[in-house]
Amino acid sequence: MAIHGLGEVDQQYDGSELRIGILHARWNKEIIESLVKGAHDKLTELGVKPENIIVESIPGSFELPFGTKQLSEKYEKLGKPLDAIIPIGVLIKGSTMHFEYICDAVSKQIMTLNFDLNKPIIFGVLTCLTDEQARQRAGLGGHNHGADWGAAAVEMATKFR
Ligand code: RBF
Repeated sequence: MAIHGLGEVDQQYDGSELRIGILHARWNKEIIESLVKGAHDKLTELGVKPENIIVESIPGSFELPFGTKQLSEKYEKLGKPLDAIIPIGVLIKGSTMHFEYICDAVSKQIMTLNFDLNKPIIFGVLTCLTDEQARQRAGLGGHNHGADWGAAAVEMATKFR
């Protein structure tokens, strides 16, 4: 099965002047940790200084949109605005409609946050039918999409500055 990444990037983006937030849910811990590591490693590879990568957690994916807004506002108030935020969550379908409601609400609200906060908010949420699908997309057997989210954050934060 092919699992696609970002493809070839048009240029190498320099993240050395950026401050990036990673806000992750704690549900599905092992998969989340691998995605966060993938994103973090890519950010540092692209020059973002470790002290300028802010990592915070919230309980579950449902909390990601509000948490992202709060994190953004907190760093604005501190005079250290974040140039992009990567909310990371892993939603795995269960036997009720819970999955569908959370996926729909969270993805729409993350999209809206891009415009409300006027900064890139990356879609770092896996919406998977099985645990195995999520593992395959988190570098636990397949490609780590966290790395793509790190690269997207640096590209989006520098391209339109
Ligand atoms: N949060 C996740 O990040 N991923 C999940 O797969 C997930 N599944 C859930 C399933 C059920 C039945 C419930 C009640 C919550 C689940 N959550 C999940 C937590 C949810 O995002 C949120 O943290 C809680 O509902 C508290 O608002």
